[in-house]
Amino acid sequence: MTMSDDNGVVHVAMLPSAGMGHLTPFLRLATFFLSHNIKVTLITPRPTLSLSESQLLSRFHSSFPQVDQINFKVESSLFTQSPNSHMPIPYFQMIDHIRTSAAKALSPLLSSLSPPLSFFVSDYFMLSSVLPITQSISLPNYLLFTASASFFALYSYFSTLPSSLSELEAVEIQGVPPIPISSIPPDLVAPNSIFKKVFIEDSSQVTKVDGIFINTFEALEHEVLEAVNAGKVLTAMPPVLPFGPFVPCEFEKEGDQWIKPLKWLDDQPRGSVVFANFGTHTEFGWDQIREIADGLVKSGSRFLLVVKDGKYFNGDDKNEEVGLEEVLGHELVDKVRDKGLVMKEWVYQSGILSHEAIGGFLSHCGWNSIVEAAWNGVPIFGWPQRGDQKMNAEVVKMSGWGTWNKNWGWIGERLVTGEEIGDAIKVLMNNESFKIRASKIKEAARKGRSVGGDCEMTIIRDIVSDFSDE
Ligand code: UPG
Repeated sequence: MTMSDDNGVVHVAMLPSAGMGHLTPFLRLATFFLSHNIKVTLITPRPTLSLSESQLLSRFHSSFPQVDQINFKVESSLFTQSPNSHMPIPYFQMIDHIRTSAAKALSPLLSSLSPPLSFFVSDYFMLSSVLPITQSISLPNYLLFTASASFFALYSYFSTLPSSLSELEAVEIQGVPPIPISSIPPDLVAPNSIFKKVFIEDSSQVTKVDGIFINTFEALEHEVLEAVNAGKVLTAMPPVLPFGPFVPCEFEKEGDQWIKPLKWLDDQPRGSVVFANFGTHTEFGWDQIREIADGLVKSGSRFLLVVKDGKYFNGDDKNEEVGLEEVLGHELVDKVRDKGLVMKEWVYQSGILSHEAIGGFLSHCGWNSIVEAAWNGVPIFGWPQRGDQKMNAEVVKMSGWGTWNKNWGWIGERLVTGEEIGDAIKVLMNNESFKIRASKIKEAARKGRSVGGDCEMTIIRDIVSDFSDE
């Protein structure tokens, strides 16, 4: 098959959906394509859900001016909300609007790009809107699955499950460890959520794509990767390409703000600091944030804590209007300052995780956070909040470089006390076997990404050679 143009150019168009958890892996994969001389066109919905996304996109395009940038407008009344509102835009309602707007925008666009496209990369939340368009012009369509292979197994199998999951104790998929219902995103167990509708519409199309990129690697999810690629999950499964770990890139650093925590870390002993960060849209109440601060103090470890409230979705990631003293009280603030640093803004997480002072990560278990911790060999205590995060925490536990507490529940289910958090951090920071396993995972991660490593071989074998040779 010859999919390159007369000059041998391989050209990919990529379409991320919304949220930093999706945009970041898309841009990292785009960077990887660029480094292999593949021409990239990036198609993005506007406005973005958060300020962080539009800033990240600007930095990406300044770093890679050769990337063609195409925006399409998301038609949605959700964006007319007051920018000062504390009401988050319902994420999946937004995704639903992006899907409809993308379908309209892409239809005339894709066949008109020059040089002609060789392949397309869809977000897994966009599949059913994009697939009919790529199929109509016989354009190979790959899926970028931004979560784990374990969650992918559930995603691809989902449309074969009974419509009500609440009667089951666990979902059993051949070749995959049983998934307890309590670890399945509540919106998938609930009868009529938008998430479930999107999930079913897309997952039922998965066998029609040409391949699936996943930000994972063999040492992290060997058993599940083997099961999906052996046709145990779905017999007609397209090739699943473990393309991770996606590596953090230079353009992700914003202004000078990423330097402050790194400077503070420079003064801390090696492996002494626990890093507590909960992704881009975990909005703890202030009562829970007080318990977290109290727990970090009780743990006796040094710590770097990042807190966010509900303004993420409204274009303002800097939550400076409520002072820390107001939230924590004078006494706790003094104790916190003694041992830790608290940031109330976006931090450069990958840079922090790579600092030698970091000894453990209290994480919400967003998949990008897990892979970044694996890349840096940092043990995790998981505190999953929503979505795929309990399944991700279990991946870490199964591969032996961290743990989580199933009794802490989903976000808002109950107040997790400072006592419990302090005890969890002691477990994390004092467990030698987590450290040993984490450094082995790091070693495997680096090997996969090296020149001639797994990812390089996959791209040459499955992508570039397929599209540029007869
Ligand atoms: N990040 C920063 N600084 C911050 C907060 C986050 O750099 O202050 C970065 C982080 O390094 C990572 C990304 O933002 O690259 C966040 O991604 P992730 O850890 O996956 O968290 P979420 O944003 O919560 O990700 C969403 C879902 C999660 C899912 C993921 C991938 O919440 O459950 O696994 O998307 O699909």
